Amino acid sequence: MTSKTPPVLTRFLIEEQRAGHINPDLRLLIEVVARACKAISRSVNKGALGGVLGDAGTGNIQGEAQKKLDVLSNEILLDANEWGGHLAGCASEELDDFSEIPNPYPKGNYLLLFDPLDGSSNIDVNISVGTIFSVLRCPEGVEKLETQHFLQPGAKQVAAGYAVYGPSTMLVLTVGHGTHAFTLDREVGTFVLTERDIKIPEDTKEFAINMSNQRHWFPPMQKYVAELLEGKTGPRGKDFNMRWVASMVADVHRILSRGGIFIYPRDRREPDKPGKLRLLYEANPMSFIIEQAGGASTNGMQRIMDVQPEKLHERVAVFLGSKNEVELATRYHREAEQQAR
Ligand code: AHM
Ligand code: MG
Repeated sequence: MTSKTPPVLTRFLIEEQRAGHINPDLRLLIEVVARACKAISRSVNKGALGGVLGDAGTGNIQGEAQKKLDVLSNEILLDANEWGGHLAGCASEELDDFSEIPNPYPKGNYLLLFDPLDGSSNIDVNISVGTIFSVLRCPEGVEKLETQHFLQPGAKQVAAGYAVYGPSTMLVLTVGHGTHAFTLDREVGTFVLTERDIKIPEDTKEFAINMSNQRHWFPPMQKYVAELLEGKTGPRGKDFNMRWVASMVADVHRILSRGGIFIYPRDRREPDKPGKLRLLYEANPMSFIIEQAGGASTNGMQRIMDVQPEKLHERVAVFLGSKNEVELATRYHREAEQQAR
C-alpha cells in the first residue's frame, strides 16, 4: 500500500536516506534545524504579543545593531543543535567567532552555518523574514576546530535551506538532489512537502535590486539596469518589473516560484567590501538552492560556489536567479573587466 498524502519532512528525509542521498546524522541535523525554525516561526508570529520586537541593545561583529529576534533566533538554533551529536561546530552571522559543541556533548562530523534571522529591517514591520542555513562536512581528522575548517567553497555544501516566515511558514531545502519546498501545517506542527523539484524559468521580466544605491554602482551595473529600465523600446525589447522586499529569503522565494534576478552588487561606497551579503551564511546556501532549481548564481565574475572563502564573515556581490538573466549581467561585468585590462 502506498500513501497518497504528501510526505511530511521526516518521511521525505527517510526516503532521501534510503536513496543514499543523506546519512542518518545529516537527516537528524536537518530535522533539528527544521524544529528550531518552527520555534523561531512561533516567536516571529507572536510579534508584539510575545514581547520580542525592538532592538536588543547590542551589535554584531559587523557593526550592525541586533534586534531582539536576531538574538533569540540565534539562541534557538544554537540550543537546538548542541546536544544531538551530529555537529562539530556552528558559525553564525550573529556570533563574533565560531561556536564549538560544548562538553559533555558528543561531537559529530558536520558544520552548521546560519543567518538566524535574515531581513533585519523587516523584523519590526510585519514583513517576511527568514532563517538561512548551510551544512558542510568537518574535514577529517580534526582534533581542534578552527576557523579555517569553515572556510570551504560553497560547492562543498552537503545541504542548504531556508525558512521563510511569511503568510505561511515554508522550508526550502536541498541536499544536492533538487530543491524542494515544505509548508508548515501549524495545527499539526509538521512541514509538509508542497513542491518537489522546483524549476526556475530560464528567462524573466522581473528584477530585484535596491535602486536607492544606483549612484554608487560601477559602470557595468549601471549599463545592465539602464537597459532593463528602457523596456520594450530599449535593447532588451521587453518591459521589466521591479520587486524588492529587502529580505533576501523573500526575494529568493519569489524567484524560485516564478523566476527573476536578484542583485546585491558591490559599489563605490566601500570598494574594499565586496557587497553587503555574507558569503558563508547567505550567498553560498542560496546559490546551492538556486542552482539545484536550474538557476544560476555569480558574484558578477565567477560562480559564487567556486569562491574560496578567506574570512568567516566575508561579504560577496550576489547575482542570482533565472539563468539567462544572470549570465547576461555577469557577461557585462566580465567584459568591463577585460576592457579595463
Ligand atoms: P541582514 O542579514 O542584516 O538582515 O541583511 C541582509 C539583508 C537581505 O535580507 C536583504 O536582501 C538586504 O539585506 C537588504 O538590504 P537593503 O537594506 O540595502 O535593502
Ligand atoms: Mg541576512
